[in-house]
Amino acid sequence: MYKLIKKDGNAKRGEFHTVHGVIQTPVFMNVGTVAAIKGAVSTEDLEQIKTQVELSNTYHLHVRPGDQLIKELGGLHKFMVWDKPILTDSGGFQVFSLATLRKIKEEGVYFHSHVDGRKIFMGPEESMQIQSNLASTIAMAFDECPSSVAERSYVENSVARTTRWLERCKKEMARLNSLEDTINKNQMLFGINQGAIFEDIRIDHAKRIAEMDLDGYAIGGLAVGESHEEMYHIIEAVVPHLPVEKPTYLMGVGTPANILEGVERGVDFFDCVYPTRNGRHGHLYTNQGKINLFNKKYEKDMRPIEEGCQCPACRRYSRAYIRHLLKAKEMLGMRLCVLHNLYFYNTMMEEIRDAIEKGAYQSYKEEKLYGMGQLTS
Ligand code: PRF
Ligand code: ZN
Repeated sequence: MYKLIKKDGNAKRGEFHTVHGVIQTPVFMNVGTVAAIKGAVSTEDLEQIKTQVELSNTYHLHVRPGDQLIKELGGLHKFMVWDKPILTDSGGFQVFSLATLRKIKEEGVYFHSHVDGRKIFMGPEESMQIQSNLASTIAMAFDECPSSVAERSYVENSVARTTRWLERCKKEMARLNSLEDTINKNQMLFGINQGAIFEDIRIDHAKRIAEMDLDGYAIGGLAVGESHEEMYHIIEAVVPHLPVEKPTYLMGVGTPANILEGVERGVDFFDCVYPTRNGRHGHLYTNQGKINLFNKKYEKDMRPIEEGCQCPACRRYSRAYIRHLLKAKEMLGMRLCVLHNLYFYNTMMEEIRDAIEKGAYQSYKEEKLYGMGQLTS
């Protein structure tokens, strides 16, 4: 259940109530594709860095270790020892980005596993069954994410099929939630808006799925090669057609600036691999912009990554030491960088929520962007 607490312009400050606790929005979900946040981050760490929601992937966990195994062991929460909300992506997007020899049919997608090459079929029912076995808090609908340069006729057909898939997802989820041996009988389902950068297709689709009374609505198919301006334009066009009393989720986005722009346009949920992936490469977010710890200028720099940051890395260690760890390929180096970056994102979301509550979102956003060197005024 979503409760809208406050609106500041189009920016929403909400609370999403789930069986695994309340999610304060806007929120950044921390990506743990294979039920692990890359960079040797433990669930204990997540508690220290203000993580609210962990995100895992249907496709990856189906391939390895298998959703049946995870169900036998009591579900994903018990398996990874995380009792707060978990969102699972449906597998649709990952099948399109990772699997080989893909064939899309009305019934679903035939493909070969990226791990061992074995043949797999996944359709809306299979995706829901896997997500039900994983017993995540929120399941995502099985969708197709067309390329940002796909032709109009292709996108029209693809979006129509994604709508039919969504109807099948909803039906299957209701059936699974009513079964005796289902672990999470309150599993929620988010629909996904598609339509590449065709505004009219996007709007028609948004209206269509808004009628389906789902638990939340995602905007998919963005940040896949289009410009930032095109992405912001589509978000602006779509959000007014999604129910304001339900959460909105911008999938796979993005940089701190992208998030600030998304919030301004009414987005509640975000997720992205940037803080974890960049952290593993020594690229760190600070309020003065991104820094690369491999740079020689940090060799004797005994300051923390960011002055005043309360993350587990900055409270103890210096840039010089972490730089040394990274260069020596010591795991602790990556780990500290990932912890700092996730803490930076999660803290920014906290600041965003405070600013919306105070009705000061616009000035907060401008100051934050200016500090990070992304605004010239
Ligand atoms: N669909 C799904 N997952 C996604 C996307 C999508 O379009 C994106 C696009 N940025 C990221 N993750 N199911
Ligand atoms: Zn820090």
